[in-house]
Amino acid sequence: MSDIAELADRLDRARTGRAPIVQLTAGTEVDLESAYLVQREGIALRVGRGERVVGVKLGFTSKAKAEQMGVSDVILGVMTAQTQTEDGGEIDRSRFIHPRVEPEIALLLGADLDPAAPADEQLAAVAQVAPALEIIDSRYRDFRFSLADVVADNTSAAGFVVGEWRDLATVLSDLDLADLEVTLEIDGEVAETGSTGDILGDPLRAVAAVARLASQHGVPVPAGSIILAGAATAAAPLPDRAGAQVVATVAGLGSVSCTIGGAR
Ligand code: 0L1
Ligand code: MG
Repeated sequence: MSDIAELADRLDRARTGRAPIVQLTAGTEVDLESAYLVQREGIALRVGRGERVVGVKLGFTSKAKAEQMGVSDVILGVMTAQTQTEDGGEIDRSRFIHPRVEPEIALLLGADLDPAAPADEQLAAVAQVAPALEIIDSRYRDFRFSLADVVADNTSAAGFVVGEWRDLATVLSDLDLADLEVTLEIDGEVAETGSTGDILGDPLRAVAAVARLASQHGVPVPAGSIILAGAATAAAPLPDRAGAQVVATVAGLGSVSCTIGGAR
C-alpha cells in the first residue's frame, strides 16, 4: 500500500469506526499537495462503497479562523449525498466522534464551474442560494490538527443540511448577500451570531476560490453541485441530547434546521 493509500485508509477507519487517531503529521511528513491526494483517495474509497459526490465545501473562510490556524488560504473538501440530511430531518449523532455545527450559505450550480473562465462567468454558473448547516467532525483526537492534517481529513466534513433553495438573481435584486445577519440557535437559545460578510467578505467569493482549488487538486465541480461557501460564525458543539433542535437563520433568506437523534 502506498503512503497515500495507507494514510487515507487510516482516516477512513477512524471515520467509519468513530475512533479518533493521532494526527497524520505526527509521524509522517505530509505536505499540502499530498494531503489533497489523501483526501481524494479517501473519497474514492467511499465512492467505491456506493457513496455519491454531490458537492464541495470551503473551510477557513473567516478571517478569525484563518488567523487562529495561521493559514492564509481557504481549503476544499468534498461532500457526498450520504452525509446530507433533509431540512428539518433527524441527524444521527452517534455516527460522529465530537461533532460541531456551523451556519453556512449553500450555492447550487446551474452549469459546470470552469476554472479558466473569468470571475463573472464563474459567478453566472450559480443558479440558486440557500441557508445551510454544516456538521464538522475531526477524525483526530481532541479536534487538533495541522493544515495538512485537516485537508487529508476532508476538511472535517461530516454532514450538511440545506434549507429552501431560492433563485440567486431574484435574491440579489432584493438583498445584499454579503451583509445578512446569521443566527445559530440550539433548543431556542442563541448559540452564535454573525454575518454572511464573515464568509470571505461575501459568500459569492467562494465560487472563484472553489474553481481555483478544484482545478489545482483535480476535483470536478459539474452543474448540479452544491457548494458550501463557509461558516458565518464559530462552530458550536452539536448537542448531545436526543430531540434537541438546531436552527440557522439567515435574515431575508430563511431558516434551516435539524433535530438530533441517536444521542446518548
Ligand atoms: O468547514 C470548516 O470551516 C471547517 C474546516 C476545517 C477546520 C475545522 O474542522 O474546524
Ligand atoms: Mg464549514
